[in-house]
Amino acid sequence: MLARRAIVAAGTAAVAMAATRAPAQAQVTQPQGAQAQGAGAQGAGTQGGAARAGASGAQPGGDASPRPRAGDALLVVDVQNDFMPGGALAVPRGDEVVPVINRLAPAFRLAVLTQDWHVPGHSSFASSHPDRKPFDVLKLAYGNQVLWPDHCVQGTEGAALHRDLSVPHAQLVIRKGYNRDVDSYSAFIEADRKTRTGLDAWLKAKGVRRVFCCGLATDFCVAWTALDARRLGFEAIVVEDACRAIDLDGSLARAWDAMAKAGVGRVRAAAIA
Ligand code: VGL
Ligand code: ZN
Repeated sequence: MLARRAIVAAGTAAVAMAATRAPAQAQVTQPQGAQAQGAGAQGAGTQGGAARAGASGAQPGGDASPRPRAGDALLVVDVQNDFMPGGALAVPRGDEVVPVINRLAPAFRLAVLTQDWHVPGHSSFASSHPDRKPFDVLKLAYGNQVLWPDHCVQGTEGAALHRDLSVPHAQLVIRKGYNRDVDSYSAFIEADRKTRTGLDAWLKAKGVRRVFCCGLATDFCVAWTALDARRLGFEAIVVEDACRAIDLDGSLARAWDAMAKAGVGRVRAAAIA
């Protein structure tokens, strides 16, 4: 588990490298249908602004091979106890991503883990708002925010990574959602759509051009991370069977739709490793 890991809580990074690995070859599925319904691609959750397709920048999937290569990184999003069955914000079958990610990760020379990392009393918690209950939507300064049960509170067991997650060569752990008044589904940009986590600069300093996204939840933190990756000029591919969704009022279908429109690719883990 996570030997030699570097923790980034506020935009500083530390680094360690690991060996490369030659993975198997396969095909990536390109997203279909780029027609927007209405004005612009809609963000996956109801957190803040709309996702905009990266019209410029790299094409999704690049050479259309999901075979990990130099310039690729694996982003393992929020594989934390509170998102597991029985957890505070359980994602159905969330635990099933763990063995898939463990098998996938060695194919990537660069791997980053993220943790949802809220202060007690965080504004995304229903308990922080009088007369509100979990899964209500509330308008906050930056836009609509789904209110969640208290989850992933800093330093708690619920915020810890799943004990069986094994990505020992991960060089960076990005924590997000630690500003009380701003949520962050995305590993790149907080819900105010301004505040950066530092991940973009870190990846670019490493020469990363393409990110593979996996983890929890498909329709919130994974989708927002993949959409922001596109917005920031990366190619982005979601490893669909290495993710599980919350699926709140159609959020999963909306997320895949927004990702397709933004040029996020979609692949199965077996095509990678
Ligand atoms: C997440 C809801 C609230 C996620 C985090 O990791 O997808 N979802 N906080
Ligand atoms: Zn959260």
